[in-house]
Amino acid sequence: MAVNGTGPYDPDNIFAKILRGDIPCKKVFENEWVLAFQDIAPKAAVHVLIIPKKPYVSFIDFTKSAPTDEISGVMKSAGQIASDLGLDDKGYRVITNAGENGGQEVPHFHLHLLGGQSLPPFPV
Ligand code: D5M
Repeated sequence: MAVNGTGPYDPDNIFAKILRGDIPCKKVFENEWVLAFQDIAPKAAVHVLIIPKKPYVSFIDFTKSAPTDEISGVMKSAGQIASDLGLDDKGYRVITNAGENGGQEVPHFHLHLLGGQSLPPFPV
């Protein structure tokens, strides 16, 4: 079920639990800014979730609240992950869902990195 993307941060959301190590994940990449792991219900051959280590509910919360070095760090990390996964040659898609209308299910801001195959026309 989609969540309210504008409410207060819920420290018990599933990605917060993954960040705390309370729930396992299939880690793809980690640095000071992000944790990236495989989506549990992949929508493409490659489907990686990239989440900031700090608590932001949505894209707007992230871009309003995070300092610019963190925004830069998260976005550069996402680019590095896409490159490291060899997605540059054939293409890929980066999206974020926000709030009820955007279909966001987990209220911790995240990027979906999709690729590894020919993707259907947006939206997937
Ligand atoms: O996307 C939330 C995404 O999070 C959705 O594609 C499933 C994925 N998900 C949910 N629980 C897990 C766990 N435990 N591991 C990995 N992936 C998970 P949204 O943009 O919020 O709709």
